[in-house]
Amino acid sequence: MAAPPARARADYDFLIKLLLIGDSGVGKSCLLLRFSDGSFTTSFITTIGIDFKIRTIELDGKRIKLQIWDTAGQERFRTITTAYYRGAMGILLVYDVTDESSFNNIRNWIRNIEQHASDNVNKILVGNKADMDESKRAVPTSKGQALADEYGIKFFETSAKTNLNVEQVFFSIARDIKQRLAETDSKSEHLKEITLEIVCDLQQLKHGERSLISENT
Ligand SMILES: Nc1nc2c(ncn2[C@@H]2O[C@H](COP(=O)(O)OP(=O)(O)O)[C@@H](O)[C@H]2O)c(=O)[nH]1
Ligand SMILES: [Mg+2]
Repeated sequence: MAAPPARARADYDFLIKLLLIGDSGVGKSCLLLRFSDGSFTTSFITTIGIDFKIRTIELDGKRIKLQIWDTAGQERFRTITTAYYRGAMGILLVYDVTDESSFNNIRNWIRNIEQHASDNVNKILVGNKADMDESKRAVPTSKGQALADEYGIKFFETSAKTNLNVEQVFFSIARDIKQRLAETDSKSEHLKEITLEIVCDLQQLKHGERSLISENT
């Protein structure tokens, strides 16, 4: 008889699905390209056809496989649907520090997330294009930080162009999600232990009852 096929061991400890959300032109695709390929392109990538990119990172000795989804331009029509959000564990909310309306729209994107994504999804606020000349800046760092504080999420200013804080953003959200997943795991382990204890106690009780009954008869 033929041996059953050996199942390949998973090449990761955690698989994390991340999404990039924000107005068109803020640099989502460039951030993803920078993080996954280490490159930057100045041409406007309209992202037709890109579904996701994968990069596996290591955190505290664990291999975290990041599956990062980029919108295919649907953000221009605000038609991000539930399908895109399905299974997302973390969302990078991106605006352009030289474009105030992209910053003001973050609140709308958060509302969109609240409608479509799962409640416990981790979020991080990203002000991109921090390399641009101060004269072009429309959103001061303090305003970005204040918004992040209001929502209780972390905040980074990045540049996909100069590679400022790009690794930091992805590592930071990955670390938070890994911790959340590990906590959920240990909680369910703990619950299993408690259940087992209760079952044992019940059995002992029943056993005790039985011996009591037999003693009295
Ligand atoms: N100066 C600067 N330009 C950027 C940066 N990131 C993206 N861009 C430019 O912004 C434009 C839109 O970028 P893209 O990634 O396609 O935006 P998306 O629509 O959010 O995916 C492109 O022309 C990029 O070259 C950045 O960090 N700094
Ligand atoms: Mg894009």
